[in-house]
Amino acid sequence: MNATPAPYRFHAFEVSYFSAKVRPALRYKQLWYEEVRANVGDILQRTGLGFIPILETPDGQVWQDTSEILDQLEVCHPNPPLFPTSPVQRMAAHLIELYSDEFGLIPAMHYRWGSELGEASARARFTAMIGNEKRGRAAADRMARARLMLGATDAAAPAIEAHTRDLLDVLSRHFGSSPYLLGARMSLADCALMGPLYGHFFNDLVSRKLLLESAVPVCGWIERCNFPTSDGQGEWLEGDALAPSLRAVLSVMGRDAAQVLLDAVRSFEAWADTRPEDVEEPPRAIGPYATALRGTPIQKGCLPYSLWMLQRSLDVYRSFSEPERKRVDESLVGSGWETVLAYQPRHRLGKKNFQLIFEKGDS
Ligand SMILES: N[C@@H](CCC(=O)N[C@@H](CS)C(=O)NCC(=O)O)C(=O)O
Repeated sequence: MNATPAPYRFHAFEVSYFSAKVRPALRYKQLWYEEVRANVGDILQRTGLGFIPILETPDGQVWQDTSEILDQLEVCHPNPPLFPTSPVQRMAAHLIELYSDEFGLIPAMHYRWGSELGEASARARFTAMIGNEKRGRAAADRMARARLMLGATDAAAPAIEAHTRDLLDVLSRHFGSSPYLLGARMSLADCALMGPLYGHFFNDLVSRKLLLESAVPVCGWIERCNFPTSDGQGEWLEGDALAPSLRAVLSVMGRDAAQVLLDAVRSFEAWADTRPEDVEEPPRAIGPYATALRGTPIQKGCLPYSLWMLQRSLDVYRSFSEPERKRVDESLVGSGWETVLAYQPRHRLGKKNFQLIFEKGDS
């Protein structure tokens, strides 16, 4: 147990995508924490951003944004480690986080809200969870609309389902012989992928059926991530290796997500090029952009946050020495991630009081 004088307080929801990313980390690090049901109004007051989850530390600080929550947990409680330090595994973990945070929401929203059965059961769960019919309905209405904003339209359904099928197949193969994504120890990569796969897929009726009927090894991995005991942990693969079955996972992710992500960033950068001079904070969304998934055109709301997430991976990539980068490049040949790592953003976003801001000198 990583001892603290008081518990962490995790403001979250069981069915929340991003809560599912942080919860396994709290358990893996053997932290003393209590989970309370999030109150968005309260979070808005504390941080100015109505996003779930937040983590309140034993000394009363509030952390928001799951990427930063995981970073801070690693700094405060480095053992057991969540972030590999060897370049190939570290890069793979960050790319899986990028995929999960930026693309995984599309299949997640499709399976939760994109069918009659999915929507009806999600609505019932929201009402039960919120404990009030009217507020439950309002929250469900907002999320059902968000499905379309996130690009999970009916027209895109066949492409989304084909992507999901391929992903579950390569994951099933991988977890058939490896307990976690990077070997026998949990990492940032597992936490991030729990967002879509536990937060939505395992919680929702339609996708849960799909998992239990056709991806049992993935269900086994979900159980391991939810109950990561210390004696259940081995080590990441020796020699900074990636299992061949993980390369297949990275390829399904990269080939489908790279275009959607880079189109978002290009669209945001085009907006940022001509923004009025006095704009310090980008708006939360800047309207739709056009992209495609397996040849099916989709329109998706463009979120400046996508650039911040891309920067996070690129900063890791650029922190490596030349020979390390070469090894990373070799490990990702043909995976679809090459274009992402080659991208050179023209703008740079930072954060101030939880809000995204253009970094000084960005014009
Ligand atoms: N980048 C944020 C995203 C958090 C987020 O989008 N949370 C969802 C719930 S899983 C939310 O609060 N959505 C409310 C909304 O979009 O208004 C993080 O990593 O924490």
